[in-house]
Amino acid sequence: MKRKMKVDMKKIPKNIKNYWKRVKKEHLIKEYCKDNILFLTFIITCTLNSTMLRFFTMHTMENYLAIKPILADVAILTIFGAFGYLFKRKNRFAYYMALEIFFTFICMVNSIYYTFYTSFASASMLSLTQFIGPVGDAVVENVLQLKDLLYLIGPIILIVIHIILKKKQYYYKADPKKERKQQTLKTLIAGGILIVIFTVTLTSLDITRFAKQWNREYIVMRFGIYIYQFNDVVASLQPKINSMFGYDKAKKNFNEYFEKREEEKTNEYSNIFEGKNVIAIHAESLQTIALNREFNGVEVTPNLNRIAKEGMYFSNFYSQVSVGTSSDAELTYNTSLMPTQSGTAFVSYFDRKYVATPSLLKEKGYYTFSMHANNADFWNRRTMHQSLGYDKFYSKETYKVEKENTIGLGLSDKEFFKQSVSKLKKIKEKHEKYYGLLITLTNHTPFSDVEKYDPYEVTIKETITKEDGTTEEVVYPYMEGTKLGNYFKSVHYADAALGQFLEELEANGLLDNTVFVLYGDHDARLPKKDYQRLFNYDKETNGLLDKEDPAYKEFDSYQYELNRKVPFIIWTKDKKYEKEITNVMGMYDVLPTLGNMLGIKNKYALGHDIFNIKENNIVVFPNGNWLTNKIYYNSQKGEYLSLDGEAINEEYINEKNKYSEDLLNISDNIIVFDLLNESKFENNKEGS
Ligand code: GP9
Ligand code: MN
Repeated sequence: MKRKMKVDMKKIPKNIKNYWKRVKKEHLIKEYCKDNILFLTFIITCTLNSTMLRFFTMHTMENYLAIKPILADVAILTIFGAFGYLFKRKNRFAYYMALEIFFTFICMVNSIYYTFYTSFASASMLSLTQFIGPVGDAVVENVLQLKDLLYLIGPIILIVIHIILKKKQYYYKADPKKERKQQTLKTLIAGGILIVIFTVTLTSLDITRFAKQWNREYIVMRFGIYIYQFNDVVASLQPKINSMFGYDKAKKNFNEYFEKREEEKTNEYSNIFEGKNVIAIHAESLQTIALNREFNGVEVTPNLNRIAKEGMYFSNFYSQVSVGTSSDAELTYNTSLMPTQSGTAFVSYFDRKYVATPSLLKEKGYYTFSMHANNADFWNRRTMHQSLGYDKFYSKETYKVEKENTIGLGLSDKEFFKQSVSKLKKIKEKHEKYYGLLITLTNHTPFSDVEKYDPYEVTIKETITKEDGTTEEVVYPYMEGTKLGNYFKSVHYADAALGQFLEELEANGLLDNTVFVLYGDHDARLPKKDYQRLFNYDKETNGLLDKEDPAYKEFDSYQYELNRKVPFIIWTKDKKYEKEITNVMGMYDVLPTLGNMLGIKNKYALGHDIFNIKENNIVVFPNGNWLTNKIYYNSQKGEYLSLDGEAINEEYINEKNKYSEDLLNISDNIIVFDLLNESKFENNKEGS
């Protein structure tokens, strides 16, 4: 039988009061501080160092004194510090000194790294000589800045305290083993409580960002530098562990897979753009739903609509991203591989060999580059863009970013394009042929900087004639105030920026002999209820139409998935193709399709040239779902939606399921085991 413990709630405050009185009377705090001065100095100096690092690195963010990272630092330091009590008093200094040096080292390395890369250090990258090279040189050139040395104050203070304690005979005080053990335990419990308090303050965004590791500033701001660095080391080990076992089997499956695969045939589009320059746009969160849509007679995307009409417009095109969002889109677009099943290719597998559009064009004498006015280390682009074969990455460091020209995450698209044109002009002067990818930023969730976009109303305006014959304009709020409504405003801005860009390109002769390519990188993760409002708006009630209403359009989870499609456009000013391709197509089909036009081929592409495979194409999603012209198949539920109203036999589903599974496995193996790296294969053969 359980015995219930009666707790007299009134007594608790009294007990605490009494305890506090005792603490004060007996000077327990003073006594504790005196007796644990080494431990406390270690905690305080290391927390100060970490805070100082945030102050020096992210001074633009006002909250470097935020409580969350301080709490995290103190918690982790308390846990490490607790073990100091296991040592005899006379040996304790050595332990704390070693820890102090270790944590100071973390701060110093990050401080130096941040000066050169405006981001925090990653163990996986520091282990690469190519990183140590430039940083090493830079350190020598600048002879370490004073701020990098300030962190040494921590160890110095600890040494001073140690000397004082020595003089005061502190180290000769009695120190029984039992007490030491108890003190360790108590301190560990205190550390544990701090960790729990810290964990409770975390939001779901904090947790997902922590897991994905792509926005390092954010993690340091929330978790402090120490937890960031431990998490980073663990994340850096993961790809190594994943690729430790199973190489031979993976290589065998890979060989069999590509032996069976038919080579792409040539078609009427083969080499049509051979030797032409390519300017490609990675359009952030651009969904097809915004195209060919208007509010009160004003198009959301007049410029995109125009080039879609004039060029080749792939209107059933899907992004195939996983947790790596933007970076996954770039990966699949450039390599025709799928995102990895754990971690992200850009962050965890940047040091693999990739056969990608930039590397293939480079072989044909092109100058290849990417442009993105954000931090170069976001999504680890600085390194991964090299692996993909870009000669140069023009990142934030090469743009003038000021408060006035910032929207949402960073430099506004209009300003980004404007500044990019001057870079493009120089590139054109220097290079005969070039290929560049420009990654936009403004149209990024949460689309809340509405006042900074160009004015655009997402209402319904109607002119009604009253009984007396006079007219009146009535405005229904419709999508105003919804996230989807704000999204359309944001896309309208992004489209205007694109329109200006095209004009400036033309004015500078940069559209001559050039192919213009654009893809939406992934959907904007908009709420389902907003789509329901878009399709089922009832003006009379300013709510939704009744489900029984004949005009009511069902918008279920399948409709949601299908509406995640993004535009893909190939356009050139030289020829009007005026071609809409409606067969389903995935991001992994870009390299085979566009590559065929440019005269490059990737033998290991997992997608197809859409002009060869046509209506038989299949789009495989990273979660195992897939889409054909006939059905959208949900592999988690084992259910599907028929798109042409016809029933589907099981054989069709089984065959496509197998195809999808094999494709996802092969893709993952290629990246994890670095299977495109021939030299690695040779090494493995010798080793086996
Ligand atoms: C970051 C930008 C946005 O530089 O590309 O990335 P996302 O949040 O879309 O993955
Ligand atoms: Mn994106």
